[in-house]
Amino acid sequence: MDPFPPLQNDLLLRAARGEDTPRAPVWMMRQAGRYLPEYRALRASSSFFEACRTPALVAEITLQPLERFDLDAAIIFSDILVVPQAMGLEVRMEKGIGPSLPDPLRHPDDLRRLAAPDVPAELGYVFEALTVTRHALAGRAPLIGFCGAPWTLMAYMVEGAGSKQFARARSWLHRYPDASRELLGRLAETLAEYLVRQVEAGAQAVQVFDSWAGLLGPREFEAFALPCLRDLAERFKQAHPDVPCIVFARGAHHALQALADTAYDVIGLDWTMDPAAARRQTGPKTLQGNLDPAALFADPATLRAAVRRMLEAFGPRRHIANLGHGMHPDHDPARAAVFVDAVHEFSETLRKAE
Ligand code: 1CP
Repeated sequence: MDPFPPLQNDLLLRAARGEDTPRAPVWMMRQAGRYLPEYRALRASSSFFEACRTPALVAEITLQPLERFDLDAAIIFSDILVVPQAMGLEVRMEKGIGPSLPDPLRHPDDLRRLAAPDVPAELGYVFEALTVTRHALAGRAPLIGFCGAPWTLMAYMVEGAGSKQFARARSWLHRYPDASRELLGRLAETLAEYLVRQVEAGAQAVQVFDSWAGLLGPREFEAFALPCLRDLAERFKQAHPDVPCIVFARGAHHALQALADTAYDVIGLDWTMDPAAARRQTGPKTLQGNLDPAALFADPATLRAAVRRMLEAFGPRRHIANLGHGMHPDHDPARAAVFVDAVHEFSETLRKAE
């Protein structure tokens, strides 16, 4: 028997499976975070990773955006870098800067420092947080679990911090192709187990963030990033064939068709991608996205017009409305409400006009 409260809003799950829905479901990447004053208030008393390790806090932060906006999904509050931590690398979150790894991978010999983690032991706090959050959600909307893609995690593990170009990480693919493949393969294996167990703990859909996919040329993406992304989805689907799996490969214009040929159910688009062109490349797959987060700085009428254009470009079916990347810390929460409400309103009108 399902130990969790019954789900009252399954729009996202149905859209992800390609089923018809009365309107497009909507959520926002980074919907929990620093643009919300109630998030900043909670974070004032604990560090970022302490908050991630405290299930009651995770549940509260995850639900904060759902208290304000009419969202069709919650995404668990955590970070992609908890996996490198579990493999033995120190990761700090520097206030106002972002992640930093004081002792990154410098040479293939450093791979020996990486543990094949005991996932339930090292990441048990994430699973516990998912279970607590799923109960706290009380079936209001599905709970999304997530991980970073192997390439995006490798980028931080080699570079040691966020970066515009990740030149050091990219150079590994050329200097140490075998070690790079080994690292990516080990990450894919750990990440697959991590996602599978997230579902067992309460996640109802999962998303893989390949935020730095766009830094790779088509050849490097195909040779390094794509095989492990594909492997990750196949391993996940073997365990949970019916649980929707979303891939967001930011900037990977050239890869949309190849991604559509993998086991992912949903392809996320960033705001530089054209929905109509993406439809032609991805066939029957459900698409997610892709309003430019910067559009939330426009006045409400301009923002609403942009939302309407986006919905028209995707068409009325097989679409999960979202931003083309995450919320900014300086976004006004009131504009997020305009975005969400405009999706509801225009999406229903478009459906009825059919
Ligand atoms: O609502 C949510 O989405 C919250 C959960 C969440 C997710 C899905 C957080 C909380 N982080 C992430 C994913 C994540 N983390 C990605 C992939 C998505 C993306 O591209 O934005 C990446 C690249 C990271 C790494 C990371 N963690 C960054 C980016 C740094 C860079 O190199 O540009 C930052 C700033 C963080 C910290 C972080 N993670 C999450 C929050 C709310 C924050 C801010 C920390 C704070 O409160 O000070």
